[in-house]
Amino acid sequence: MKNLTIFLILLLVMVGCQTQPDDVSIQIPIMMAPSSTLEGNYQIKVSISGADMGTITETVPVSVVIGQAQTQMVTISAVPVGQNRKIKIQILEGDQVVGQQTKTVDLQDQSSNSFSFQFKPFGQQEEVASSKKKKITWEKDGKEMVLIPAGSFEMGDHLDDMSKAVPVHTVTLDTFYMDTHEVTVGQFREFVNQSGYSYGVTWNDVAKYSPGDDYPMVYVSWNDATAYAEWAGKRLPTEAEWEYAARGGLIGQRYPWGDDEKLARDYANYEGTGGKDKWDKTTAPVGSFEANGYGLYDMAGNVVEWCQDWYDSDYYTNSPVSNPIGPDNGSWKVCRGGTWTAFTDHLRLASRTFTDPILRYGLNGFRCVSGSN
Ligand SMILES: [Ca+2]
Ligand SMILES: [Ca+2]
Repeated sequence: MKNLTIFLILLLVMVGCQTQPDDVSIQIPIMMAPSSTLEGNYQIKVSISGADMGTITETVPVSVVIGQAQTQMVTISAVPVGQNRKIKIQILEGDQVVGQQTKTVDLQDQSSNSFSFQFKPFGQQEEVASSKKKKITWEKDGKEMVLIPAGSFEMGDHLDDMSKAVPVHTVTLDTFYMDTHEVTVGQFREFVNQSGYSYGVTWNDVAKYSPGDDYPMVYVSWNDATAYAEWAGKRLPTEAEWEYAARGGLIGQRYPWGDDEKLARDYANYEGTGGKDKWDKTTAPVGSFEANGYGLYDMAGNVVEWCQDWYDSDYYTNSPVSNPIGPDNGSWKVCRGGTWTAFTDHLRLASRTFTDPILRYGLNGFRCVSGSN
């Protein structure tokens, strides 16, 4: 099974020796840093086009080996010099395009001949991602789970004075499965009925904010959530797993859908209403909004989600790189993703909140994972 992966490609265009006065040869070193589990043979197809020229295409084969950064050189000859040259890079698996990015450059301006970008991960391409997602149904609680590929990411956020989310640091995670949806009222009730768990809140109280079985469970403490997870044979996500999964393969973005705050109503139930967000004083049925790149719903908003870790505002200064599990002890547990009453700053991927693990609020819910840790 091949999973989503991330290519980081640095692209540098250099104008080489001229073959004709108005033509140039272009060399493009493409650096790849595969960080996931997608190994195999691909082709990189580079196309250069412009309004005053046709399209020149060059395709080179490339073998991806996990953990090995490599540079693939592509040379394109006899490109007419001009402004607004569109360079398109595609990665092909057989005949299928599994990733692409375009960039416009000015070949008459030497200063524009060097640039770099991060290649968009495959997960951002919905039609590709959907064919590569590995989904399972967890037998005990019947929840759909999706495989989150192993990889590295930059955890935290230095943008906009996000004081609790710094320093930004590299984290590497093993693969794991995550519930695609928040645990619902119906699922939690089934857990209570089957296990005899002593849950100290009335279902009428739950229904005030989650008025139906397909709404997310609320009024669950960390202890309640952990009891459910243990019953189901799963566990709560670590804070690092939660943020990595919420990013959905996006690199350096603010929200699960990217950087544009104005799109929030398409992806999240939060304070107020508008667009797809029709829920004002309650949670929304799980999965009412668009999923992120990994196929996870409601990672922003609806209920804020309990994580496994104790909270420590300084933890990012000394977090292990590999599969961090949080401090050894603390007073609060981490909660992530913002609530149905939150403003958009709490919908941010890196936004960290924390709550006493024994308290139950109408804002807190959870989802589970299965994997190492
Ligand atoms: Ca709302
Ligand atoms: Ca949520």
